[in-house]
Amino acid sequence: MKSILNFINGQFVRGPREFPDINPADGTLIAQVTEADRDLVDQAVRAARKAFELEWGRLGTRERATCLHRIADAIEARFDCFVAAEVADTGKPIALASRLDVPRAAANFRVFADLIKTAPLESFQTDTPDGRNALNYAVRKPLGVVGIITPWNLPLLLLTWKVAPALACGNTVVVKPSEETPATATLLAEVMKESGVPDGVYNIIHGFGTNSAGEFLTQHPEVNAVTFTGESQTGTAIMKTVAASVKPVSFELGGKNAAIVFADCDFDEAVSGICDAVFLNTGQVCLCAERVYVQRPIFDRFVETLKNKAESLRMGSPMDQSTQIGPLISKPHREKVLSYYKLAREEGATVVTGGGVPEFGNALDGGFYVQPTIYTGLLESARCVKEEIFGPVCHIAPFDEEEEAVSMANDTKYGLAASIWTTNLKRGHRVAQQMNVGITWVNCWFLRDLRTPFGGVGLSGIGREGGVHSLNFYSELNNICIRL
Ligand code: NAD
Ligand code: 6OH
Repeated sequence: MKSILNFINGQFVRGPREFPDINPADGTLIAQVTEADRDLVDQAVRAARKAFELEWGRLGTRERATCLHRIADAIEARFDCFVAAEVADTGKPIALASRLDVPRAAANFRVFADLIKTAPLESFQTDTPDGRNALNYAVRKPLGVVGIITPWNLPLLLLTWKVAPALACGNTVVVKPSEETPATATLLAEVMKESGVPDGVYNIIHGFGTNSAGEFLTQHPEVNAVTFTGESQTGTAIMKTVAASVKPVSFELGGKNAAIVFADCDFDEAVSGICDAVFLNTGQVCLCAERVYVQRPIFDRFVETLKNKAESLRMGSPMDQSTQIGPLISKPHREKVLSYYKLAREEGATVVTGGGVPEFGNALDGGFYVQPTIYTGLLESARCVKEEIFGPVCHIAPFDEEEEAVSMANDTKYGLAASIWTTNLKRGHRVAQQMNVGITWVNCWFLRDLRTPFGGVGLSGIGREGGVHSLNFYSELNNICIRL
């Protein structure tokens, strides 16, 4: 049986206990993962501290940038291994992992390698009453050791989205990948070695959250900052833990994202876009639209067309190049999603399509599949309209006036992303600017430019990453004021 080990100070290290890594497409065992106890977490943080003080933190930006490009090259060289590992761990379709997850991992390193070389520093010429004046300028300094905790839905993409800027800024890292998807973070350790990254710069501890590696990492006094992507409730727990030592946090959390489709949209483009926004990665993207508001004149036609599209999505083995919908990540997550499917009926939903579990008549019946599902007819106050489900499911509601759509879209405690579908550009700008979210797309969804601010408001997170916003989180600015 394959083992997945911790990676500390450049060595693969076994912990005292193991837990299984399960393939969600058929429920089979992929590997045994070794769990880091408090002592191993401490060793990882100490290794990171030493590497920060003696090597990585002292390198010039050019050398670090060159090293990050080598990491990207090495990811590309092992492209198929990364795709295979990500597909086995997550059950996501191989075509999706090849198009999205693995290319983005390489791109994350390249973008921050280039940015760190070109990012400007602030400076101000300051007037003084005596006319001698002063010059202020700020320099970036790394934070030290950064703790990185990531979820299972886009494991390598979201991990490297944080590792790359953290390393670019001169920090060293201890990462805690999701217990559901430990493989690609571990492959990345091999890439780090091949790319000449000094021992101790990138460390991995495997395990769970509470009373396990995740919590031990956030409790550690020598960790200087924590960056986390995952559920809002976990964000609350981490915030409580890090409060004791006042660590800076960056949180990318959950969402209950709205899409607003106006009658003047490009109909085919809108249906296709919403189909992606609801069902991509089996609905397990924090940016997915679970609430769709459609203007009344096109409501019936839109629901019917989206239904047909949803029913034509090819569900099957993630290893089949033509598969579009894979399983959910795990049995407990499927139980959660199915509990919402049941609740939707109890809350009075009309089931447009789906709502159950597919049958394959083969090994995939041991996997954690659910049907792509569309509901209509729920009250806006229904739990299924208010709570994040994180599956291939949406509720579609009609609206008449623009203000009504804006008000329904904004009626949520979350605030991650929104999409607006209209050919009226003025309306697109006007509505987009009223969205209480961190990211609004007009006539597109999940179209990413890695230099742009990314994050959420309310329960969807704290802070922004992306471009210079990442550099600002992963470094401290030291302002220097010089009397002239
Ligand atoms: P999760 O919060 O359960 O777990 C995420 C990570 O946190 C895992 O590595 C887990 O082991 C760790 N963890 C759990 N409890 C912890 C604790 N007390 N202390 C330290 N670490 C702890 O999230 P998930 O189920 O893996 O991912 C799905 C959720 O993530 C959804 O809510 C989704 O919306 C959200 N998400 C948000 C974004 C974003 O960018 N906003 C991106 C992806 C996923
Ligand atoms: C959440 O599931 C997706 C997050 C995406 C990003 O953080 C990104 O940088 O594209």
